[in-house]
Amino acid sequence: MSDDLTPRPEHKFTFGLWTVGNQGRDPFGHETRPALDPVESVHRLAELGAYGVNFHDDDLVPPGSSAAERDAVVARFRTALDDTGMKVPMATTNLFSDPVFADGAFTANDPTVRRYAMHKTMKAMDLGAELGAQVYVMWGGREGVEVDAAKDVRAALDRYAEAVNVLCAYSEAQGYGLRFALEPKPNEPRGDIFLPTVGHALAFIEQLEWPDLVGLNPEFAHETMSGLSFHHAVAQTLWAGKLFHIDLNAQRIGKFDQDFRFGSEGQRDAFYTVRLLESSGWDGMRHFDAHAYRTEDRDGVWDFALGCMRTYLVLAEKARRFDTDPEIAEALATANVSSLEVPQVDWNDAAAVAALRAEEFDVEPLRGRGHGHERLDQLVNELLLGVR
Ligand SMILES: [Mn+2]
Repeated sequence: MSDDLTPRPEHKFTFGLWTVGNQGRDPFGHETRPALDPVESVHRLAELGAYGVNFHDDDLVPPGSSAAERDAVVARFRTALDDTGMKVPMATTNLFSDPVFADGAFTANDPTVRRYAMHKTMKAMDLGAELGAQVYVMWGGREGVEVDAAKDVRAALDRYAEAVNVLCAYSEAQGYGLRFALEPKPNEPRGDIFLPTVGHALAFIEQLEWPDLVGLNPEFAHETMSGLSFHHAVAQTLWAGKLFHIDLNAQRIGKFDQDFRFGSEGQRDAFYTVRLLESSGWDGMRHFDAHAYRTEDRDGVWDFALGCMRTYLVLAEKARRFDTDPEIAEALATANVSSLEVPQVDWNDAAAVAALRAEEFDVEPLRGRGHGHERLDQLVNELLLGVR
């Protein structure tokens, strides 16, 4: 059955191979699902209406493969892409599973580990570019510490910047034209991870050699782990012109990294995020970095994938209704929302700045006014709860 909530390729929904391929392993328990063939993932996701898939180097080509084995895996995967029309918009590197990265990858104290991490990323960039990726995500899962005595944080940031600069230089030299998207996360697996939030990462980018090539891949769960608003994080990323990719999922504040199905928790933040993306003209991917609950079998995995996409479409429809509802429009006017868009003083005009200093204010009438936020918020509640 096809309706407005049926995902289609033009919606630009993508999944990592590692998301639907997640086998339900956690720090306390073994896998609950068998391994999934990436080719089957491509076919099943295409049937569900997705646009494409993304991968870490090791998701597609098993570590330790010979050159011939790699080429055979890639050829078979490319056939699946050609047969389904699925795309690979993004690629990334696994710099966290191998014990060699226990003390970090780009920020490991051992110079050989740092060189190996950059080299592994170059090879993974070759693979991503070969399959059409235009965005390269960098999640520095092991770039951090448990023991502050064991790491000089400023030196670590120097080496982190060095790695990003080297990889930008490689992409440009190869003519790949990749745009790099840093993915902040506060902790897990490290006790403290470098570039823990969107704000930290935005500031880091300004210190790089080619800041224009580098932006962000903000993730719902990661900002929420810090108790921060994801919608605000995405808004500031857009404002800075740095939204290069996005990881959608769900997370409760104060918990371990849950990576739940999009919209399963934090529905309000999810709603405002979708409304922001849809109204901003964001033409990139709606990528889900999440996985099915450990309780699920294969069928549950596909229910999970479809659920992520349908919830996005439900929230996009709610956003359209928000924008056309006359009572909500009236409440927005009461809250004076659009007035915030009006600049007041031209800071290049010294006379205007001086005039502001000379201005006299009677703010008494401005005190104690109602802003109508209770009514506005209840209207949003009723919209989201399905009674308007
Ligand atoms: Mn992610």
